[in-house]
Amino acid sequence: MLTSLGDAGALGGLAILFLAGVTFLADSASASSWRPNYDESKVPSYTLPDPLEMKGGGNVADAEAWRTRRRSEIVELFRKHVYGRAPGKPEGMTFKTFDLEPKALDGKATRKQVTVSVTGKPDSPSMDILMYLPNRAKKPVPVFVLLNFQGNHSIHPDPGIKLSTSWISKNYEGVVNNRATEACRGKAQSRFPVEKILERGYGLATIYYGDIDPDFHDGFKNGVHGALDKPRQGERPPDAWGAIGAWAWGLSRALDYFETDRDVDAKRVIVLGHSRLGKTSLWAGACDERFAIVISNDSGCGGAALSRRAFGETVERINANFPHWFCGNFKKYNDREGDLPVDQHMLIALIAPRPVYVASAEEDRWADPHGEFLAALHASPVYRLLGTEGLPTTQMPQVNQPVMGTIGYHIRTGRHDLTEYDWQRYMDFADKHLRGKP
Ligand code: GTR
Repeated sequence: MLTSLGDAGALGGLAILFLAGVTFLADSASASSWRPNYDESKVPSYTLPDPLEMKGGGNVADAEAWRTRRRSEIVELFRKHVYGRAPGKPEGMTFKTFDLEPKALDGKATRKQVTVSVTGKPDSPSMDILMYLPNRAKKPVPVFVLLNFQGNHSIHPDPGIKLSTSWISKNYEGVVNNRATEACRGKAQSRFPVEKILERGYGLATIYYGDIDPDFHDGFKNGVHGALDKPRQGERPPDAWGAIGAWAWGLSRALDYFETDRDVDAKRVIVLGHSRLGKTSLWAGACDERFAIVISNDSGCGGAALSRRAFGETVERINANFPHWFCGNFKKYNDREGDLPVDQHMLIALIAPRPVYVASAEEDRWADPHGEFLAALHASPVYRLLGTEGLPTTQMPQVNQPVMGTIGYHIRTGRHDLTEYDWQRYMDFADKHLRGKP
């Protein structure tokens, strides 16, 4: 039932999110009276941990102290208490290009599909990277990489895209017995304006997140957990990686591949994600400094939103509804957000001095737009310490009025979704930082 909550956008936005909560409540006596708080005056008072205060006291004196000490302290806190500990690059990993079409999409793009085998052994989990690279652009090109919810075949009706054979939530249109059918092609295309991305000279790379780890709680047996976790004796450690940790790890493996592809500029890879996959892009960008720009679209609780505000989705709700997303230790902070040694502004700060963009949607109260803005704002002192501008405002902008410093932010009209408006702003932001356009 839990995965049937699915991706909020695909299932119809806030109403469903709220219903999802109610569905869950019916199963959980202890949660029977819980309702999300959407009242700003009822946000509890809180003090954020200071990203620039060293463990054991004392301030981070300069950029050098941030880079050599404080940054790794904070990464470690997130590993231990929130997302869990992921392994590094696996030995034996292989890349196999199984499709190369130089005249895809009426000649506009080169389409490539590459299978990444995690261990290189026959029983290894594997993920397929689908790429469209603009034929008119000079190579190597900067590339947006993002995970998708419904399979690579869902992002465009192009019949050349391999139909996924992985487990897919049955809630998506066209999925039969948890497998994709031809009817699934292009069903998520509103979130992937491929031609518009190509027109602006960017490449697009995407991977089905379920190739890395299927999004349901199976005790971490399937996906990359099953293949890479050490054989278990008893309980899994409370800081073992969850699904978000695994998805983020998969994005780093895609970057390993890009470093071998001469058409891709691996130094200009922009990692983007929507919703749970926005939580994932932030964690991927925090862990892997090879990502040049990091973008969070409507990522909410456990992503860009400050946990301590407990506005909309809370730590307790997310852990109850999605017990496999975070590490075991994160459950200790159910209804005790104030005890967390970190908050999400520190996750954004880990991306400094690289550009990061946080985006919210006006109707997406479940994800706490104001809390997402505040996390971006409170990451700014770290950006400034490192000699960059951070967020160029202290006031939450009006809807559809993006601000773009080294930290960017917008809140657009509409619901929880990844829209062309969002994409165009992300490309403006990438133009500014990767191509020096004003
Ligand atoms: C919701 C979840 C959110 C968000 C969303 C999504 O059900 O409560 O944290 O991640 O799913 O990924 O669509």
